[in-house]
Amino acid sequence: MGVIKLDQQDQFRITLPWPLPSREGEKDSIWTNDKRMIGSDNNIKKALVVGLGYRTGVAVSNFLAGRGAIVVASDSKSSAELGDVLPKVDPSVRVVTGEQKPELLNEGFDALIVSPGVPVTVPLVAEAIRRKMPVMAEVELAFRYLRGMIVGITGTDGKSTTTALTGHILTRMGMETLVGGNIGTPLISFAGKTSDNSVIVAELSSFQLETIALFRPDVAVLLNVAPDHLDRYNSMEDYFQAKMRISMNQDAGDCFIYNRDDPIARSGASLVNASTLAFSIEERRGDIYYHNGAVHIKEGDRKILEADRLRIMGMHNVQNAMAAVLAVQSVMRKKEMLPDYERIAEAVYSFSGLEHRLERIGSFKGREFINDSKATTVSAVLTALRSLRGKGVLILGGRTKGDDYSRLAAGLDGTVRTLVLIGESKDYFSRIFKGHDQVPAETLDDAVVKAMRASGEGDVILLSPACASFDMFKDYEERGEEFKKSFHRLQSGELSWT
Ligand code: UMA
Repeated sequence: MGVIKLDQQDQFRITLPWPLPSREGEKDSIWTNDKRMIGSDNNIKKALVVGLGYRTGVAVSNFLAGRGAIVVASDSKSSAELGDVLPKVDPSVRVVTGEQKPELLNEGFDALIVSPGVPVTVPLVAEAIRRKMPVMAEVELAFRYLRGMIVGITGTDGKSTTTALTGHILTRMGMETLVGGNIGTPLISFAGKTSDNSVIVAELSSFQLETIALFRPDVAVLLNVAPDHLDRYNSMEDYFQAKMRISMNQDAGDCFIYNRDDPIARSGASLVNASTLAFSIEERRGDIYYHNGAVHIKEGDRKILEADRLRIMGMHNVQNAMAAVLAVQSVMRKKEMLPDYERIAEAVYSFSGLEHRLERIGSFKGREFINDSKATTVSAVLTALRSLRGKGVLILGGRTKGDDYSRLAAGLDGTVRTLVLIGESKDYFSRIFKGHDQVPAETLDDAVVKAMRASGEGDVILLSPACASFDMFKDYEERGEEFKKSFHRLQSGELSWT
């Protein structure tokens, strides 16, 4: 059974059941969701939405209100802080801002729908669980309204790229494809827009998976598991368990795709009921593998992709492409269609990547600017540094997430001439990386100016922060946009660096 640990450092840390609970054992999880909700969506006549967020809680509130439910939305922010959000909420929804007192539950609700950023251990949600009220994620609610197949993609790094690439290939193959989840569009927004022919490609975070009950992807992908969100989880095991929930409702007719090169992901494959498929860049034992600069499928040892024709940089993107190809192959097999690998390869080659992930912005005075604002973990930054062709300056920092940031030091050697430190982690990082040349910056404009001064022609200037953005920005997208604006101001001469 899961245990809620109230330690002195952080009372919101949680310990999850280990090993993976059976579906029956699931009843004992602290994340128990009441399965009376099965197929009974019309039972939600009165709902409490916890956390409006920028998208999720708003979409859920409006969806349920649109179906005639009484909706109360509770958010710990003040009305002023929710200024951008409130106008988007259906006027019938009662919004309660500020302190989230458990007494709100006395009003009686058929279900609580929690936004991903709300841990289940906050008093309001913990009390609802204690009272055995149904508590569910937005993806769980959406699952009950979506038709067609679901491809769920999780992992620490590469989720968004793999999700977008899988969606891109499926679209190019002529499938009716919808792409959403943690990548941006809440899945509930697709309700009423799907048919039995639809394929929904969903990026799923551990946060979203914490409160699923019935959610069951036809195809699940686990890309990798590296330290992340250790401010929310008590240990790596807990984080891993949250990710493994992606497969807890799958059976042998479903598919679980995993990275053979990642020991944690590989151990996950031995816990699932689904049929498994593996990808590997290190050995030729995966169902899809990398050898001599090309990607091959085990079936007939056939070469299907030339790695140097990919427009997305780095070996990690070869892995992401392999995962996407296996996901597409699994969808097609489930639909009893034969995969056409030539068309799949053309689709992969035509994918140019996502904004804010190793995105080349342009060059100025011989320096190449790269926006990797989405890199919010140490492992994502190490991956970015490995993908660079040259040396340069790294802009690093923001809100830390409990990772061991000293792991970055080895990756800096030989690649990073100077660190430009931003955000609330500035002093902390300054101590961790005291052996490296470094300079603090107050804003991204300031960071760009200082990076220019610290670099030379032929250098790369990389924003890859290893941290969440919430100390300075709304989200990583806003941080990336601001970085691009700083670059354009530099280019136009509005920002002077000399
Ligand atoms: N809040 C409370 N009580 C609390 C804590 C928070 O009311 O105790 C409120 C906050 O004030 C806020 C809301 O709850 O208003 C939380 O919002 P949210 O961030 O959960 O919702 P969205 O803004 O809709 O964003 C979420 C995801 N956010 C998180 O997982 C933290 C977005 O992922 C996702 O794109 C979006 O839903 C659409 O699905 C972001 C993310 O950082 C990009 N994800 C993590 C990651 O990728 O590592 C998991």
